[in-house]
Amino acid sequence: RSGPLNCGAELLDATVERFGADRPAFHSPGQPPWSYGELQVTVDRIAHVLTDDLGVVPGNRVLLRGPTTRHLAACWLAVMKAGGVAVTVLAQARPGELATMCEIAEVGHALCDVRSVDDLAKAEAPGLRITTFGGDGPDDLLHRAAAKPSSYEAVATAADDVALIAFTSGTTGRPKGCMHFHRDVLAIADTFSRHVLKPTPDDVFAGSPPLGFTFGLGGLVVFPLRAGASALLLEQAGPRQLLPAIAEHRVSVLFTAPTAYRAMLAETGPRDLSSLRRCVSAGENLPAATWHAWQEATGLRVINGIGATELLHIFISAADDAIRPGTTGLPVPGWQARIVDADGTELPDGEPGLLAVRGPVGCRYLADERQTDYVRHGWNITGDTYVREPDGYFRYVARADDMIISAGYNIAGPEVEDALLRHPDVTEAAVVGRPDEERGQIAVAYVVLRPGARRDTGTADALREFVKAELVPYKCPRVIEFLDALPRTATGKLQRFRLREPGRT
Ligand code: 3SK
Repeated sequence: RSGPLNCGAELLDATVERFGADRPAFHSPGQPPWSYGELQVTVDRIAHVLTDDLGVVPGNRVLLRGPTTRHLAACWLAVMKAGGVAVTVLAQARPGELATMCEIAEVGHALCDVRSVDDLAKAEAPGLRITTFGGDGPDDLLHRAAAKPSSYEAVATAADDVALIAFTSGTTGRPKGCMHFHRDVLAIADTFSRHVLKPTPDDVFAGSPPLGFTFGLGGLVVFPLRAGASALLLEQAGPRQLLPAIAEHRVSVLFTAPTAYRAMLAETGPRDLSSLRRCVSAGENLPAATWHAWQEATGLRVINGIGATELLHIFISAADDAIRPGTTGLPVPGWQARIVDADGTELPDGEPGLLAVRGPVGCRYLADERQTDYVRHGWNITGDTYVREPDGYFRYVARADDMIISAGYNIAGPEVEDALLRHPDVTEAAVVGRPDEERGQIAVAYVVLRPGARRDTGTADALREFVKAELVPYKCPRVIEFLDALPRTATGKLQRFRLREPGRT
């Protein structure tokens, strides 16, 4: 049976009790840090607005949207304490995507940074009540919160109550909402963070993944708070911003993707990384060459990891002397992993197959029949092809499906094709991944134009702008090539493998 547990109260109130209210919780550039005490008061006041003014009751789904700021983090904690279900989305999601997510998750309320509200307001989401923060005026969430009592008793949720719905792209392009319980949120801190990062209250966490991606939510909120540590929250967290921020705020635990490690290495000029003691890489495969280059330049051994929105965070990794460059690592304590064939039969060491994992967090898609593809015989099939080496280490081979992974972001080809096909000049489109040194892969679109349309860079640019207006910009194809016809089988099925053949460029 599931006992009472509220992850917001555990992460915040229990940490304040254990470590005191005066320690720093969140740093933001150009502002004094928020202490745990200040964070707690802000969270509790927002929780009062949620329940007293907005009528949020336990189980209500509340969408959270905005750049990575302490106010967004405070909203997430307030939703947890109020017993709501946080629906986390990327700040760049477009109106159509937001409408789909609101429909799937049956979202009733949204707390939105005022700078990100336009697209949300345009989303066709019937009945959605949007409350903005960070603006002026009496209706602003923070203005309302200022008038509320400074303490709020967390709702006594059950460990198995849903706390979070995190969205991931599916291969068909329709996003999948992954439900996670209150206990799951704590489990990622008590497995990966506790056993691999081994954080102390003096650690300062920072990184590039946003709070709308569970990679960022874990690394920038859940892990630091569980340990009584602090986090630097950056709205702009590209390599150019990360390097000076690490030096200025004495960051000790860094979360980012392989692309960012390579980009930071390419930056010229002085850098001070002397505060770093942990560098985590996830989101895409970390090539051994990048691992070695970072170690040579900084003396630091990157902690590689594989995670998934379905499983909330990282489940295979290794730290310190256990790191083997070129491999992802070993199952994190609490997790089990094996390699299976399409029938679920375990394969011998050295043979590539599907990665299957199980542990304290499981995949639970919200009303989506693709659940039966992901969870088979009690194991989560991540969609990656891996090999287990004879010494038990897991080595990444490739993605098992057609998903394009570019700079750590998942791009479903069919979703981009769908957007291209909405352009009046396009009659056919196929989007596939092409290997790329910087990003792992880039999305390449093969397009058949309507007769009379010009096959030139002007049209390619116009199509890219069109896709950017329809989808989050990272899904926009980097390259557009024009063909007379797409390769198809006799039965009319698209032959994607032919578009991926080397030398197609
Ligand atoms: O999707 C991923 O690659 C990922 C990596 C680390 C932690 C969490 C996630 C979702």
